[in-house]
Amino acid sequence: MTTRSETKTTLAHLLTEIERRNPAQPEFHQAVHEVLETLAPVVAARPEYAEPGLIERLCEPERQVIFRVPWQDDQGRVQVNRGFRVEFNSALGPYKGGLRFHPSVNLGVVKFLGFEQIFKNALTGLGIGGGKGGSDFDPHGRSDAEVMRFCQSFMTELYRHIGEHTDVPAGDIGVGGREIGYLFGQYRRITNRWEAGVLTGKGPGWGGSLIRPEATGYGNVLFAAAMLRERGEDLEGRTAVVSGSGNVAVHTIEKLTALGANAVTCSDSSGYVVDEKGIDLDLLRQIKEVERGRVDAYAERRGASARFVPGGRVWEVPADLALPSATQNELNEQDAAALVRNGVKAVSEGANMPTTPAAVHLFQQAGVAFGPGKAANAGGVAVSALEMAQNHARTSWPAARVEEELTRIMNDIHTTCHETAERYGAPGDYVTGANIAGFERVADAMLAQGVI
Ligand code: NDP
Ligand code: 2IT
Repeated sequence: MTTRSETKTTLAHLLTEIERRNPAQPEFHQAVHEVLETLAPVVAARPEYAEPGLIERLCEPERQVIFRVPWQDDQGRVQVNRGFRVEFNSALGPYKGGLRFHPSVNLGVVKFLGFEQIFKNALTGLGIGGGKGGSDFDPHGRSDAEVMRFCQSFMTELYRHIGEHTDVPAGDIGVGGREIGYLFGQYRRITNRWEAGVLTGKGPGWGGSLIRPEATGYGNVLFAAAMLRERGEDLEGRTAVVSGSGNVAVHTIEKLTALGANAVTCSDSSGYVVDEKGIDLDLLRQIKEVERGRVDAYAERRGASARFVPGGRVWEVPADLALPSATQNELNEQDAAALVRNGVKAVSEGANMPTTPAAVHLFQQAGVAFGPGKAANAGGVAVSALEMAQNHARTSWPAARVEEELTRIMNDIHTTCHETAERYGAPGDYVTGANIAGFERVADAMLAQGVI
């Protein structure tokens, strides 16, 4: 019988080896570290998980594709970007996960996102494996025509690696409905197939699911509400700080407002806006989605209740709830200390890995309910899987049906994480609960399917 401490030592050695074999990928190391450090109780309790090679296989992508993406800008100059698709794990279904277009994208970032996606997708209870992709292309300031040419070039290589039964990309940072449209068009043209299920996040008139754009933000608020309910509290009248001003942030603010909370901030990479009356979503969407502008314009047009803080972070604004919805490592230990000092009750991650390990630790020590992204932001990919189901059946469901399913899935994920944490001796620790529950489902499928 292996003890928990022996297992911990084995997992620590494994991590060292993974770091050695994957140099200069700090985000990937961080994501793997965060999972492995919580697995000791389940690996010690269930000897089959200690089988040599199982965890090594889980941490090694099944396939990694890197390709050149040449395209012409509006001045006729040739630009060269790099494209990535990391097909991490297909034990539970076709690889599934978004594409990110942002200058910070590199192989390590895509691998961290793909690794997280394996566990997140497992937690949804649906049949989807884990993958992620993207490019270091920066869509900011690019015309529609430039974005279209870039997407067409990107898909001209990517198409050979994906398919409705193989690998199904969707959006992430810098990739929304516009980009999915251009990508889908090029896939259809090259393959001469109407294969709706090859991408998710499509427009509602051509194979998209209602509520997919809303699903990540709505789902995160539902997860936060479930954590509060567990403590005999609710969202009504609570003040919330939200970072970001993209897809996830906007729909987080929308759902918070609908459930009676007051979302007072949003941000982008230039700084943040605080609006004591609560964020006016019509104005924010006009600026960000229609004009593709920056958040300082919100403060200029909103009037006396709002101000723009250049370069600042929303976490300095006092609030009951914090919902990071921009990017990785955007909430550090100092930010967490400020939130705790100001009496925060719950933190729920809309973004992937937005909270640094030291900040997570600080929240947990302070008794703050902390919902990790793998669980809390799984609503987006869950509704993507529902979009695939609708595509397969050549049908589309009414919004109410999709939202009902989303609510059930988020509540189930909450219950699973909560119960799993309790079962493995970490009551209230949603990080441990999410990691172990996701791991069990994928590991069982991998063991059943043999060494591949
Ligand atoms: P969007 O591109 O729609 O919005 C991203 C927002 O985050 C923008 O406001 C952007 O500001 C800000 N941001 C991005 N990078 C940085 C940075 N390095 N520093 C500061 N601000 C930054 O993306 P989404 O809303 O789709 O994604 C947000 C997060 O949610 C990501 O972590 C993503 O992985 C995660 N997520 C998304 C899902 C989805 O369905 N879309 C599903 C699950 C998780 P700026 O314009 O200035 O860059
Ligand atoms: O991080 C994520 O879960 C996403 N960007 C959504 C993935 C998807 O396939 O819908």
